[in-house]
Amino acid sequence: DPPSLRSSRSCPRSRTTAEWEYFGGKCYYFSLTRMSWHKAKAQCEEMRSQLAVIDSYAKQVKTQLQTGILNERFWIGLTDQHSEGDWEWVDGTDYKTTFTFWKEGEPNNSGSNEDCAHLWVSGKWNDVYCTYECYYICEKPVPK
Ligand SMILES: [Ca+2]
Ligand SMILES: [Ca+2]
Repeated sequence: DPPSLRSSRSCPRSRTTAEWEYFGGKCYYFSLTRMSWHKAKAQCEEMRSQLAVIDSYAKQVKTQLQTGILNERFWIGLTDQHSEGDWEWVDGTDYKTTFTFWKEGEPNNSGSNEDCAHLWVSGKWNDVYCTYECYYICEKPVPK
């Protein structure tokens, strides 16, 4: 199938009517509202998904295309809230051996208070305080 057809067929609409977008075997949701990292994480879980785990350059390119088009910042599922400097993906993906795409000079834990990661408009990653309110990206496997 052409990618556009496959996309509309594989990923259901969410309750907020925003489209889930298909990419690489997963469905992605770009939120319509801004909220803190912890609320965003809970929202994704409520939709039976998780905050996006950007574990490959292909996923990075896909998501940063959207952040650029939407011209907004988006939470991803990455935090060092449990132990400063020990970044953890929400699904247990091993941070140390996985793709990263931090903005130059980040993560800098500015003000000793930046424990959650989001994508800048450019798509590069930045750590920011977790109560910052921005949009978020959820991901889930294509429903069977
Ligand atoms: Ca930190
Ligand atoms: Ca930072």
